[in-house]
Amino acid sequence: MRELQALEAAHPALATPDSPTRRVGAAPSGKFAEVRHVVPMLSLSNAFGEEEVRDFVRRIEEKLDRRVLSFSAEPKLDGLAISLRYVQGMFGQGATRGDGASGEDVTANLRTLKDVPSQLRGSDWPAVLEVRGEVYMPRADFERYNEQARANGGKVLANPRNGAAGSLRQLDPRITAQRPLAFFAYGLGEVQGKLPDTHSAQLALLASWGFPVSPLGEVVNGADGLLDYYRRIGERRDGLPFDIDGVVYKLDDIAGQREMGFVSRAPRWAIAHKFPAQEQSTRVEAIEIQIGRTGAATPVARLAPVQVAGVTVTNATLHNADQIARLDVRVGDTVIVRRAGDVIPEVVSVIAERRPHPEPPQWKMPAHCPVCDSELVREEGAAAWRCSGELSCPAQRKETIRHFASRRAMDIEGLGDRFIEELSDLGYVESVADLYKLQLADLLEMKRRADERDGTTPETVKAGKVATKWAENLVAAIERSRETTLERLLYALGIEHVGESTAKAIAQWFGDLELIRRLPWPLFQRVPDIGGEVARSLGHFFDQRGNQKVIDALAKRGVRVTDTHAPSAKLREGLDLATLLVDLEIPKLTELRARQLVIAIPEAERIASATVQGLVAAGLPVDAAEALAAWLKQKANSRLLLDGFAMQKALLALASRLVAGAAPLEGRTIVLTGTLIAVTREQATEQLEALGAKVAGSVSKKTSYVVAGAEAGSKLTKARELGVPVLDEAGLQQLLAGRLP
Ligand code: 9MJ
Repeated sequence: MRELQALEAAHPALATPDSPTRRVGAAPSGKFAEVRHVVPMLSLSNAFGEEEVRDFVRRIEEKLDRRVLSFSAEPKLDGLAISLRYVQGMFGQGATRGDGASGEDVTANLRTLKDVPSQLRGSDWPAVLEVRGEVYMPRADFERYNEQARANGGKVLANPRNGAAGSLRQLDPRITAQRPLAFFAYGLGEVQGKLPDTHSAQLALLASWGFPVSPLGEVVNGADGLLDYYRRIGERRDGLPFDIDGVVYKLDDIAGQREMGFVSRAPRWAIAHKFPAQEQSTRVEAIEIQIGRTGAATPVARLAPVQVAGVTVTNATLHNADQIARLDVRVGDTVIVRRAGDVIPEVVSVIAERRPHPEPPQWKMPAHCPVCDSELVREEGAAAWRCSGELSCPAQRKETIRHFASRRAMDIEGLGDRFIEELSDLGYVESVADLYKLQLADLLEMKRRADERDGTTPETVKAGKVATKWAENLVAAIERSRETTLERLLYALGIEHVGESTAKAIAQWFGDLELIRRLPWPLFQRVPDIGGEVARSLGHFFDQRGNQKVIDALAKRGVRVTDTHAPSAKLREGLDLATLLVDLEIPKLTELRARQLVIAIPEAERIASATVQGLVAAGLPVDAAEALAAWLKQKANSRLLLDGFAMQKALLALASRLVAGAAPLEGRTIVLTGTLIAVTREQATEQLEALGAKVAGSVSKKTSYVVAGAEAGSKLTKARELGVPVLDEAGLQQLLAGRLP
């Protein structure tokens, strides 16, 4: 713009009437009625440096032939200029600036702003009053709005300015009403009545009538006063609750303003002194994943270095995978980067025209953590991905140790945040298991090295004694924590979504870490109150080799659970194939369908290898059969079904042993014959044996029961001959429940 202005000044004949330098704002869209501004809405000339500010002041001093002038200095808000018309103190019409001569009628939208009074306070206002100012979106409201939009998968606003402009130009005022817009008054348009003779006094009067006026405005003197104001506001810029792109200086004396007049559409009595821009364009050189302390995986754009608001920016956050998809950012793209306040720079948008040829491929979330190579996982519906290598991921190390050592977990007293930092930074502890190899000498050495590094070498005997005492206490605390309960250890592992009560429930129900760490995830849902999300999180955690290694290392270093026990007998309910199918959360497989399917195909192996036709023949509707077959086609899924089924059987056996204190079928010999429907013969055998029974192949006088399924033959005949009690499948179920028929 400046270049163009300079060219046009040097070659006035070449300047075209439609030059951008002659336009104040946007052309009307036709969506809204046109409003002609009786007093044109001016734009401001810009000053980019000290000299231009001094020139501005000098020009006024010379023209008015006065020295040391007073100026009203104000922050320059980065929003949308509007004009509010009041007749007899009542808000009648509001318009955008448009091209300065006429704008758009956005009265209905403006009425939704609480900062726009519908009725002026007091009574000393002019009969007709046009108040001009800026509609803007406060930074915190903008962030909150976008956070919510991101969470709901909605459209995010590029920046607060676009947010304000877009919100005000909505056709439906109800949408505007939902946007967090604010307003500051900074000037006047048409006025029929008397007003004070300085700009600052006019602003004070506007405030008394109920208009918000910037509290940062000041009256300052001369160029030095202006430059000092610029510097002071510049220092506060990042901390302000709204975006400003500079400050505005206005000659305070209204008579002087009139005398100065205008050039094209800008007053000669005012100027905008701009700050360095908060947005710049630059090239994306790479998109990398950053793992936070708690495992959150955030995509970050590595950028060709660019100056934004006075700081060199080389990285910008892309927030999450959804945001990348929404913006369609690709490596090689030229993007707009924004840095506002002390918030992390972010990629705002892609400049589509500058995408390289051939087009770079769409970006995809990597499958593995760049730090520890564990899987990156995402919960259903959640925007965020995270690294599932909790225990083994160096990025999460400190946080994991802090949690592991905390009072309600392993309770290692004296292991505070500072020592965790040092143990970790100086390489003494890479995982929580390393805590258990720490010796007194290591801790003293670490302390010495940390002091050396910080240049605080406490050579006194007293300091040495304090350090020794601390180290002794810590070693003792670590030693004490070696023996712990299953629920504490489970909680201490820091598994996502596994808090104390969940850890306790899992400990109660399964009883044994060796079992828990190998449990196929669907089975965690057998514990009341554990749903799919928590079960999957447990599954992801134990699926990671890194985590398993740390658990091995803990055991090797002598960490011992003192209350290991057999699984709860309560587990026996729900350890059946149909429930497993439900727990696997297979698309379109309702509980009813799962139960029907299992009656037709009672074995996991046969379901795993079934065709769509087979599944339809088993009674599933075609869409459900197709969905199940597609699900099973994935090897990991069919594996999960088979492993889950095998583990069910093992658990059933373990859980059954506990029933009624001992084995209820101890001393009984049972013979199975004929075709069983509800369970396979192998299942029945396993379960009966688990209950203490002996399952025999032939019938004798010593046989306690013969269970006869369909089409039983000689064994049934023999049982009848010998007078051995014969049971049907209902009787078998009674036996399996630990009751003698
Ligand atoms: C902003 N944008 O904050 C003016 N402005 O005055 C302030 N804009 C202005 N004044 C005359 N504080 C035209 C524009």
